[in-house]
Amino acid sequence: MNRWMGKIKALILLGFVSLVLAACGKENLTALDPKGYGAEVSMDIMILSIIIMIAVFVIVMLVYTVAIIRFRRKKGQENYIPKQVEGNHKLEIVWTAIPIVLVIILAVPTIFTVFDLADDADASESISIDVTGNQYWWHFNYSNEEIQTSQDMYIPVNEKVYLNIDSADVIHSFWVPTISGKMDANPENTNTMYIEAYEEGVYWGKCAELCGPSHSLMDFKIVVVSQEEYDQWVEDMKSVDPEAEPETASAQEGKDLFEANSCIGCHAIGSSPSAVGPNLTNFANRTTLAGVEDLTYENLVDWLMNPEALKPGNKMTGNYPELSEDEASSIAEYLLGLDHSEINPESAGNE
Ligand code: HEC
Ligand SMILES: [Cu+2]
Repeated sequence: MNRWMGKIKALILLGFVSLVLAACGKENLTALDPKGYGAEVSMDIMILSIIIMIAVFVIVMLVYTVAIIRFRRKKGQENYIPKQVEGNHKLEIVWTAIPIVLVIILAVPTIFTVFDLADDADASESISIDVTGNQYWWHFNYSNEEIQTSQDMYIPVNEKVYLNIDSADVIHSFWVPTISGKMDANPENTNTMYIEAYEEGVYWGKCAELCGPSHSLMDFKIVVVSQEEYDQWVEDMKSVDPEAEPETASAQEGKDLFEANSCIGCHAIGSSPSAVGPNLTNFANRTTLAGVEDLTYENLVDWLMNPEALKPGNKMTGNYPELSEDEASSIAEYLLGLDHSEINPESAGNE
């Protein structure tokens, strides 16, 4: 009776732990369900190495089990000493050769994949985006289109997109696990890679190199849309007029405050490059606020009054005059009016 209770308890615990762990991987933030070229070929290599590991484990365990059963000490043999062997050429050759063969089986596809993923032969005819990592946000410059945007990168589905990745400060690492592998973002040089996504949707990206107190909050997204939607988005982004008059009086007040409170010194609206903070051209279409939080009016007001609470060590805190709640509210209203495209994460199937 007691023994059964123990087993049932263990089973319940196991079920609970698997449930909790199953919730760890966010949808579209996993390398195990690839939806892009780089992620897919990496997955193939992972599966190959797991198959090899399982085969080695099974064979070693079989030999081990046979050995302990067949050669165990039997009754009447208490004082028997088996034949003593020292060195066996055949065995040694076999157990040196097998690992070498296994390493070759792993190395050949890995090396081919590495070179394949670094191939930039058709880069000049493709979409090319300059990616810059910043403490703690990402900037995307569509150099062929004169579009600047931050946090959310829009790309067309089933299309190679070339990325030139660097950093404005310390070393970061660009990683969208469902679409491709990681690439370091260094301050000194530009690293290139290409990505290709197979399905429309919103994919989460992470900074994968410890870069400061808000490193784990340095999230971004890749918004994958159809080719027509992408063309539409490019058109919409190009035709944004940064000087356009906001719809309401309090949004107009927010625009004036935005210009008066040195926000504009760090945040560009339109295609001029902004040096210190994210480009806010299509801010209201963002999936999230500052990469991590739900983009709601309340959260935005809180952020404007105290960005430190959400992202410790960020480069905005303390660099602009303190805002009253009224001022922050008007600015929030202005910023939430910056939605210049029908093409947004929701239309791409964000959940
Ligand atoms: C010294 C430069 C600087 C100034 C001045 C500044 N910001 Fe920022 N701002 C930043 C940086 C840097 C970030 C990115 C913070 C992070 O995510 O780590 C940011 C983030 C933001 C975001 C979130 C953007 C996004 O893409 O989610 C908003 C909104 C914002 N700032 C609005 C303002 C407003 C409004 C003002 C003026 C009251 C202002 N900022 C003043 C540098 C600045
Ligand atoms: Cu980083």
